[in-house]
Amino acid sequence: MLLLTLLPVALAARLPPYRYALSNAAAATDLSAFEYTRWPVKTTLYAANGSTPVYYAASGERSTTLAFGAVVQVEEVGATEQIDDRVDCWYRVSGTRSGWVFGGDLTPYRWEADFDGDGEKELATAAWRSDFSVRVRVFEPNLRAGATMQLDVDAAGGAFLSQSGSDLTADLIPASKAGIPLIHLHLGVDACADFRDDWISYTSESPTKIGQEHLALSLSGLMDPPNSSTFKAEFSGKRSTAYVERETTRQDDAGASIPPEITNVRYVLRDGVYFLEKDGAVSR
Ligand SMILES: [Ca+2]
Repeated sequence: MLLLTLLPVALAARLPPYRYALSNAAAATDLSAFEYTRWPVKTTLYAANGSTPVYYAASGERSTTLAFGAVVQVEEVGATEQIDDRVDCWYRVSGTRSGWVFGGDLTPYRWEADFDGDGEKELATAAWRSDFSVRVRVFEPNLRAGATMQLDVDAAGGAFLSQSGSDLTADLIPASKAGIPLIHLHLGVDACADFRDDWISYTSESPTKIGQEHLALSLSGLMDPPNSSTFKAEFSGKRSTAYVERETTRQDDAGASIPPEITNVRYVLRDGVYFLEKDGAVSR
């Protein structure tokens, strides 16, 4: 679609889109109707969770497990299967452990950062779930038994296309830019549709306790010519603020284009969450 080139591309995506989707018209029993990314051979992927099972063969016997965020490389792409309602294909992978891993247990997105600022690094992953939400997990390697926290966010863009799920692109905004590390998710589809950007933070009360993930900021946009609502978010770590410029276009009742409206709002960061500032007061 022509619109594709007009969409604000916030992310320099090196990877193909990480997709999980199903048309609402399709039966959930029709595995061929599910859209999921088939990662090519040589792609680097990560274990999305701790104790990710590794098998001797696709659908075979379990041989070992991968640690949270373990790095693997795709060696061979196998058949499609549905496991716990999640549809994906099998991959033969190499890494610290080699064998077959179900695609639903792998992700192209893993980050390492001191998210809560306690001097110790955490690991984080983002992966599609069977219910078409994205689960963002944070893992504390130094806590006993390696504690994990999780937060789920919904897909975006499916309403226009009558589908569940979407594409996910994600990146880490470092503390040097935003003041605290933020996991940035962009959810949407390559079409005239709605989309959403979410920023997720992680805070903890003490280095010996698992912390909490927060939906620090969530902004929704729309591309449906002649109507559109897009945004640009800028973070200032020094000021603990986020500035959002939103541009809205629409037609008047007679069908004539109205000049775009631009609004600017400021958010203030408090305990890992951005609060809207208006007339000197802040609110969520
Ligand atoms: Ca930390």
